[in-house]
Order: sequence, then structure tokens, then C-alpha cells
Amino acid sequence: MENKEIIKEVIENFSLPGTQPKECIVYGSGHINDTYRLTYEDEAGEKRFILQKMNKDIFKKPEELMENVSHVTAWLRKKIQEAGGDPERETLNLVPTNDGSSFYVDSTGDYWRTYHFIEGAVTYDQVEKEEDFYQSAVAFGHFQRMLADYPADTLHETIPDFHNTVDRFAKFQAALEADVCHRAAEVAADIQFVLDREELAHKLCDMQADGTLPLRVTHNDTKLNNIMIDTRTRRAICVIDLDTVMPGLAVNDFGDSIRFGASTGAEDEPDLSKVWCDLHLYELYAKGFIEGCAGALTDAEIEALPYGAILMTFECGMRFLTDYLEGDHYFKIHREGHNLDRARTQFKLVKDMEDKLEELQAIVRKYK
Ligand code: ADP
Ligand code: GN1
Ligand code: MG
Repeated sequence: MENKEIIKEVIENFSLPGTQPKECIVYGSGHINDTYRLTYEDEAGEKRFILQKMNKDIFKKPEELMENVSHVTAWLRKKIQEAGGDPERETLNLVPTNDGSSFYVDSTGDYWRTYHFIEGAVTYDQVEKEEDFYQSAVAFGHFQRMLADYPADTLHETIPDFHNTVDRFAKFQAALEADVCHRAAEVAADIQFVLDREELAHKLCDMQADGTLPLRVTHNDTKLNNIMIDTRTRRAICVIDLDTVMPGLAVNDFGDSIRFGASTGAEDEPDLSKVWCDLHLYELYAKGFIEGCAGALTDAEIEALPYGAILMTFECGMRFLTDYLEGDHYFKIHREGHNLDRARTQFKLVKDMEDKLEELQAIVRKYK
């Protein structure tokens, strides 16, 4: 845990129910931010909050990021209200600092924000009930729908070239060239897997450049643990982790969910014999996502959904392997070789999806 003195300083500067909480624990399994859950108690009962230190090595302009989050959540709040929903639970709600800002900069220069904790809902690191996965698909599709008329040019690009797979390929090559940790020799087969797919890396970028695929406001990090599922109704109620909401491709939002949720194994499963792309889960998600987008997806987008799945998985595998080669500075790791294990599950899935491409295509065509 972060230095206790810093956490104390940070908490005192947010407009929270008391000076110090009854409990402050490290929370969640995100790879990027440092997340804590705060619990306060008074006569009315318990009240909980999520406190996050933003990763400023990754998000170079946290002020701009928080401007995006404030504006997007305000926009969603309005849409949810208009639809008769509950904005307290169906979108993130920021807690302001004592002087009304959406973030606090601590005495060491780190950036923090606080959200109301969404009660009675959970996130999953793997699909436990397939209906949950279907519900998450509807919700991610619906999320895109709610942002369809958002003024995209007012959004800051929080990570430039985030899903530019051509650029990701070049960054991988640079990491390989530098080989700062002298790790390349022992992972030659994994490196070759990437190098063999340079052409693949261009596939969706080309379709974006020639206008086949339109730019939309997308989430860009649609893994299952970025959606909260109501424990009572089992409906996916709230899309969280809004740090990468930016203009992007709908097929990538679809693809990132498939990469994570339609795998039969965990993202970091060391036993690759357990890792496959489950076609049944893929179909459930495709159906839900297309329904959630409610007619907004063009035929060309639906047709390209399987490539979204393959490319987002390939990209993520390249990113994990790049990070492994560079000494694990980007994704949080919890064991030696963690990023390598992660890269290998992604490559196993890419190969499996390549082998199943015709089936993946036939499935999405059913929902055109
Ligand atoms: P990261 O960018 O590191 O993935 P997230 O914003 O996704 O960070 O948060 C990490 C985890 O914290 C989520 O997967 C979720 O379980 C939990 N979480 C985040 N925000 C909330 C919230 N408002 N209410 C309840 N849980 C939350
Ligand atoms: C990170 O923040 P989190 O843990 O939800 C990453 C995603 C990757 C994912 C892989 C900002 O997501 O792009 O797909 O890990 N987020 C960022 O699990 O880089
Ligand atoms: Mg997350």
C-alpha cells in the first residue's frame, strides 16, 4: 500500500463523510491504476468509496483525462435520467475535492480521484455465468449508443495511438531491437509469432483509413472486469474505467471483450492447454453487442467484428510481450514472467481464432 501519510493527506482533501475512514483496503484487479476501497460508518450505516491514484507514467496528462471523465459521466448521467434509469448506479459518480475539483494532486505530485462505490454489484475476472457475459455485451453496446452523439472532437486523446496496431507493431520491433533485459533469446518462438503477422497488424487500420470503418466514441478497454453486474438482477448496470473513452472503432470494443471474456482460460493462465476461444461465448457476446448497439453498426462493421477480436487479442499479446522485453514497466505484474504468460495466452487465442475464422464470420452474419 501507498505511504499511509500520503493516503491520509489525500483523503482529507476530498469531500468525504469524515476525516478518516474506518477501513482503507487495496481493491480490484486492474493492471493500471492503484485502487483502494474506503469505508465510512455513521448512524445511517456504512458508506463506501473508490479512491484511485492515476498512473501518470501511462496517462501523461491527468488533467485532460479527468476533463474527459467529468464530461462523459455528466453526459451519461443526463442520458440515463432521460431514459428513467438510476444515474447513481448506472454511471460513475465523482466525489469532488474540498475545493470542488474532480482530482487532487498530492504533495509528491501524484494525481488522485474518488468515486462513489457502486453497491450491490460486482466485477468478474472470468465469465462465471454465461448470461452475465451476454448482459455485459448489451451494456457495452448500449454504452456506445449513449455516446453516439457525443461531441467527439472535445475528447482528449488520453493515450495517443492506443489501438493503432501498426504503431504497436513498430513499438514491439523497437523493444526487440533494444532488448534491454536480454530476454529476447529465450522467447524466440513468441517473437516469431508476432513478426509473422506484420500484415495482420495493418488490417483494421487500413479499413479505418479508407473509410470502411467509421470512427465512433468508444470505450477502448472493454474487458469484463470493467463492467459492474448487479448481484440481484444480474443485469450489467454500469460501465466503469473510463480512462480510455476516445474516438475509436466499434469492432475494437467488441474485440477486447472477446479476447478477455470468450477465452476458456484466465488472461494469465500458464497452462495453455486450457486456453481456447469458446464459440458459444463468442456468439452470445456478438448477439448482445449487436443488439446493444441497436442498429447503429453498419454491415461493414458487423462483417469486421471477427477481425476486431483477432486484432485486439494480437495487439494485447504484443503489448504484454513488449512490456516483458522492456522489463515490465507498464502492466502491473504479480509474479516473475507474468507478462510473458499473458502474452502467450493471447497468442494461443489468436491462433485459435485464425483457425476458426470462417465460423467466427458465419456467427456474426446471423445477426446482420
Ligand atoms: P484499472 O484501470 O486499474 O483497471 P478500474 O477503474 O477498472 O482500474 O478499477 C479497478 C477495479 O475496482 C474494477 O475492476 C472494479 O472491481 C473496482 N471499481 C472501480 N470503480 C468502482 C466503483 N465506482 N464501484 C465499485 N467498484 C469499483
Ligand atoms: C489494462 O486498466 P485495465 O486493467 O482495465 C489496459 C488495457 C489492456 C488490459 C489487459 C489503459 O486494462 O488496454 O487491454 O490491461 N489499460 C490501459 O488486461 O492500458
Ligand atoms: Mg479496469
